[in-house]
Amino acid sequence: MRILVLGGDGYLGWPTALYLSNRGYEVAVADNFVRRQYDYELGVESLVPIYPLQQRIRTWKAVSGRDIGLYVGDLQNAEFVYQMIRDFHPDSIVHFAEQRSAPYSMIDREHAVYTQVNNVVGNLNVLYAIADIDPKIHLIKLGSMGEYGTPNIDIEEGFIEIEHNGRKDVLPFPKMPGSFYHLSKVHDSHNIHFACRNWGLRSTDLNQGVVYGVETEETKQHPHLATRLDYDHVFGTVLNRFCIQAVLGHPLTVYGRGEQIRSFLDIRDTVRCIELAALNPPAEGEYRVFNQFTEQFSLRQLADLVVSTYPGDARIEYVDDPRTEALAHYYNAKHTKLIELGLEPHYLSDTLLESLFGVIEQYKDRVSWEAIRPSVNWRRTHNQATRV
Ligand code: NAD
Ligand code: USQ
Repeated sequence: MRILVLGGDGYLGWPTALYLSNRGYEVAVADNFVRRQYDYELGVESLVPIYPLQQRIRTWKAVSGRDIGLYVGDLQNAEFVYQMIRDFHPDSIVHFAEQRSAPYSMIDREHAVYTQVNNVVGNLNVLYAIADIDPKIHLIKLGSMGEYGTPNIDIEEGFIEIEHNGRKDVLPFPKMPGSFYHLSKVHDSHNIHFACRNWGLRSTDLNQGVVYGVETEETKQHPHLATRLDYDHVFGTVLNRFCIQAVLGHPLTVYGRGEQIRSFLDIRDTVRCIELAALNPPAEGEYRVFNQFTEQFSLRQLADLVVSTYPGDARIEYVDDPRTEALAHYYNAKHTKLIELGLEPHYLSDTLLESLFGVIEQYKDRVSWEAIRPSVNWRRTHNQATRV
């Protein structure tokens, strides 16, 4: 099977490309390196050093003997997208290539517009290219659990049966996301669903929870193969941040009372879920949704776990929540479809946290402390997020 990984220079795209290549698939990656550009803009860098994509690919060839193809370009450029898909002829396209930070999208008008244009236009170009070149290509698109928000009912996997005025239908599950970034994912989902109904495309929308961890079997094989690890308040995700804060001796920044509940998964499960989706494609014309996570935790539970597992002193600080989100709420999201396809989850364990502490310890001197505390406030339309 030939698999094209869009966003192959990113936190998840790179380990996914390595994993799929290691499993014997023909893999190519595409990226325009804009994620590295956001680092320059924000004055930060990945805690774990990352190497240029060309060097990562060369090292993988030396380590494994396998080739990974490379396309450098912007998905907003339709000509680039068409040429790449014609040239590589993928059976599946895994689409990670979007601006993925909620705080980044809430900095100001410019960042909100950039996020939605980049994500929605890039995804539309991919949909059109598939429809024009080969509608049988399976689009595996990274969505987000945050598309659903936190409704006071159980969250289904994409669709819900509704009875209204004596009639029944199965309809897309209602969406109420909490940032302009998460909204871009909702817009993508609607566009993909329509493209499947309209052109008979086949697609899997993976509503993924928050990912944690940094090492996979492949990235561990050589320092040049490492993937990025973000700690800053704009791109760092919560559990990775808590672990980094513990090692630095910085208080763990729990927003609000920490009673928000979110869904989580280990990076090693992300790469496997992508393979499971590719191995089990939907029928032509089918749009399906998998909720891609393995466990739910409140933020306070996670912070307590990090404090109790970290061998040194670590403490929690409850800070005013800079986001507009329910501070305490019901949360119960279904997630059976990937398990039914064979996912064997890596549940959060002390061992994982300890190995993450070890990696962080090695690189902790690279941290810029000023970039840790949140400074993007959802309620303001202008935020100063960049650092000198
Ligand atoms: P990332 O920012 O590390 O990687 C995304 C990559 O896409 C970057 O290398 C970036 O340069 C590239 N990119 C962005 N726009 C592009 C464009 N227009 N053209 C070409 N390349 C472009 O993000 P990540 O953490 O690896 O996340 C990957 C995907 O998974 C995203 O769509 C994100 O929304 C989704 N996701 C991530 C998480 C998480 O916890 N990291 C959780 C759920 C869903
Ligand atoms: N939070 C803290 N302290 C912190 C950082 C975050 O309490 O220091 C809280 C936030 O308020 C939020 C929760 O932790 O309630 C999650 O925040 P996050 O930054 O870890 O994750 P989020 O903004 O939701 O976005 C991340 C990825 C995004 C992906 C999403 C999956 O950046 O690409 O779509 O996780 S999900 O959350 O399921 O929508």
